[in-house]
Amino acid sequence: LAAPEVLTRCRRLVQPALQEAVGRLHPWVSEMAAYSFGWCEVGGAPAVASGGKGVRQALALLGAEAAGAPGRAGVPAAVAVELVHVFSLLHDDIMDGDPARRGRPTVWKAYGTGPAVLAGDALFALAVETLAGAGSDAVRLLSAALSDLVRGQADDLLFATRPWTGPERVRPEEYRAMAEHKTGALLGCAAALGALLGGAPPATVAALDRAGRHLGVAFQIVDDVLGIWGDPLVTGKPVHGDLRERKKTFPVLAALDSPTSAAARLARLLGSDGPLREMADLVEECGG
Ligand code: GRG
Repeated sequence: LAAPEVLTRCRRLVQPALQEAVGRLHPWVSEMAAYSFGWCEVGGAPAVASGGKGVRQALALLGAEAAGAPGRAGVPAAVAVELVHVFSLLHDDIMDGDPARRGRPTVWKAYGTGPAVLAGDALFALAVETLAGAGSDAVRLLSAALSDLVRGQADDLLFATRPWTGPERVRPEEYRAMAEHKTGALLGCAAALGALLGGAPPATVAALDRAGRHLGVAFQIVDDVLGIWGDPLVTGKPVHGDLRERKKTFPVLAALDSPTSAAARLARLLGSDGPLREMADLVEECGG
């Protein structure tokens, strides 16, 4: 199966359980949660067909299949990780003050900050509730990933206060650790939880967790690259938002860490307008 087909197949299995869970929330909170998944229209912001790529839910089902079980054995894991994912995006958008996600206003923009915090809390609680029936090992795996998410987010927020250059600068290996926690932990947890529910032995569960973490670091770097060079119609984010907000994304950090400042030289050679030029300007402005 090509990757998008895998994602579609997994979404079909998970979506009914996810909608059933969200439907059990307080009606107002449930509406905000449905909006955060892109399922409903609010204030003229259209429903989003896919409601996100669904990478984490797919990893959970594939983890179950890797354990020799049918994908449906991983559904509770898929629901839990997708709920945590959307919760973390929702709170991240509040922390960063980001106005748009998945091509529409963020939840705090559409409903206000207080209600959006509450909607995030509800998704978080629902995730824990969903996994509670799967046993203490499952809850332990999820809790470890949650702590890592907080660790990664804390480092990411602190990176903003660090200088671009000099001995206090953010080094690529620090970025790597941040990305493993912020993004890799949940991808690893998704695959590991799916395998656990599929009856895999502990060594397989641990191996899938590690593999998902590596995948997550690569995923975060691609996310950063798309934040600079991606098509805003596809990424759903404003044009060059990350550059304008001076975010310490991997391409800029890597360019600044290079003594020859390769990106700046390349952009000068190309003499181009657009994101490469903007990135070069940022690198030069930072003294790279
Ligand atoms: C877990 C208690 C607890 C707190 C969370 C807010 C926070 C702390 C962490 C934020 C983590 C974060 C926003 C990571 C970014 C991960 C990332 C690359 C998101 C984009 O994922 P996609 O591309 O998004 O899969 P779609 O829209 O396709 O679902």
